[in-house]
Amino acid sequence: MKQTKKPTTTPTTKSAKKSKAKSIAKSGSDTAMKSSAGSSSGTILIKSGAIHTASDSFRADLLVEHGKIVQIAAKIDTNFCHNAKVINAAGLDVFPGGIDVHTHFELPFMGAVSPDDFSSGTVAAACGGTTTIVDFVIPSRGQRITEAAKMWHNKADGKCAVDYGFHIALVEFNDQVAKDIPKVIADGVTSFKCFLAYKNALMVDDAQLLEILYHARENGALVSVHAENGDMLTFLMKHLLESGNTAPRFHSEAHPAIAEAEATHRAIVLASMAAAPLYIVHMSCNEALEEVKIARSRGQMVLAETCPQYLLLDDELYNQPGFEGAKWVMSPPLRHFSNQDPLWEGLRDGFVQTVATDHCSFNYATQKKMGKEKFTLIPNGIPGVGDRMNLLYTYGVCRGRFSPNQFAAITATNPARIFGMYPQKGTIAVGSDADLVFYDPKKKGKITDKNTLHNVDYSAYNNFELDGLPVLVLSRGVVVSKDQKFTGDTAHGRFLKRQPFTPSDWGFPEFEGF
Ligand code: DUC
Ligand code: ZN
Ligand code: ZN
Repeated sequence: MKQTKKPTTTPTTKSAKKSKAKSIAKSGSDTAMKSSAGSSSGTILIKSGAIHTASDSFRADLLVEHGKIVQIAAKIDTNFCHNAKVINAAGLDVFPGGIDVHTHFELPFMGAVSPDDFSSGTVAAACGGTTTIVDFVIPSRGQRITEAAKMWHNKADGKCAVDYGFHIALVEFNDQVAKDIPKVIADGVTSFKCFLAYKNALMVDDAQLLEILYHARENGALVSVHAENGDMLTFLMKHLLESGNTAPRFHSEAHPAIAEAEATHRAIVLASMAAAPLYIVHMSCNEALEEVKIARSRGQMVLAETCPQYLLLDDELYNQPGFEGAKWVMSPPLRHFSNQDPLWEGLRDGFVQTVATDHCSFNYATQKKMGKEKFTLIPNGIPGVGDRMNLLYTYGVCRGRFSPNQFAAITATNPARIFGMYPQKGTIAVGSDADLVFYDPKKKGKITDKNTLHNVDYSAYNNFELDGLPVLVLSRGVVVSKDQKFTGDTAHGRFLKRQPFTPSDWGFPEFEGF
């Protein structure tokens, strides 16, 4: 990949003006930092940062009061805010706090429970510049979705370091689900996920998906799909195992791009018939992207997410010696590297709006190894919630693949808009939550198996170099991380009760109906 010069939006370092206000800046003392960690934010004055929103880049001061941004100006005089703590952001890039709309914390899945729970997962998020996560409630078949939502609240409430919301997976459709959809929406869960894969477990058929799209649309909710054709995968898994092909690399053969393209196409057609918006999660390949491009080009409300793993890792990793490839067994799997450029370009050109992680971590030594004899028994998923912002800053912004404004859009503004959190979240504006991440473009780092932010025994991005690091992260004005060390409180995060949508929220015209 070409090494491109970093865009010139980075401000020149200026030393902060002396003031009586207390400094919690780059040069601030640890004591001063501690005074704001994990507690109410009071008043904070952020001086001279290079602010990047989805639309603009400019040098400004920000004033934060009680967790909200209350003023943005070229210069805010410290004399007018005597008790403010001051953050000297000269030389730093300031972005809206990251929003990862695809996590699985403490998920019971394929015979294991993912070890990053809401505490460790949101601490990793905070340290990596993400200040909001949206996790998937996954009910069992026959369980009411209202009950499953309660279970997820029990796992998350009072245990999150940053703010959080939920989507609910609809693993079946019946009269009870139809009755419960408006209830969970009223409780602030305004998005659903349907699996077109995981046959006999989570998968819904076309008739169910159509009903779900219709009922969600009628109630102002968004449906997302895991787009892989479950029948094709089941057929391939059976035949591969019967032929003695049991190693991790056969997971990739059992999940070909054509199965993703087919399911993407089908979901798009069903959504079109239901006149419903559609969000495709974890899109991994060019074949699926082409389906999205065609749909969007004819004006259909189709939104797409990809993940850092599909932008930066490829299927060669399945050929690692021994069982090592199991570390990257996830669905969809890693693809041939030729898919990466189209996905980056899709992001740059607006066909793909978000990058989330699908964080679903499993320990290699104990949990991934459950599939030693059969790749179909390897718990699917990789860690990444703490890495997403850093990887996209380095390999997106610093490598010139997109601008700092596109970084803000992809990592925060678009997910906030799509999932009904904007403008409380996802931007730097007066009235918005003071969720901010400060990148020092001069700092360098490396992700390793040892320094991983996650509660598992390896990193999916071992040895990835980082240019620029998040030196400070604020959630509602509270310093939750400094130099990638957690300084917050795991009871700080609040549940985000989201509002139902209207099509104009996504910038699309009114539905035409059937
Ligand atoms: N894919 C994964 O790899 N893990 C969790 C669920 C999913 O869809
Ligand atoms: Zn999925
Ligand atoms: Zn997922």
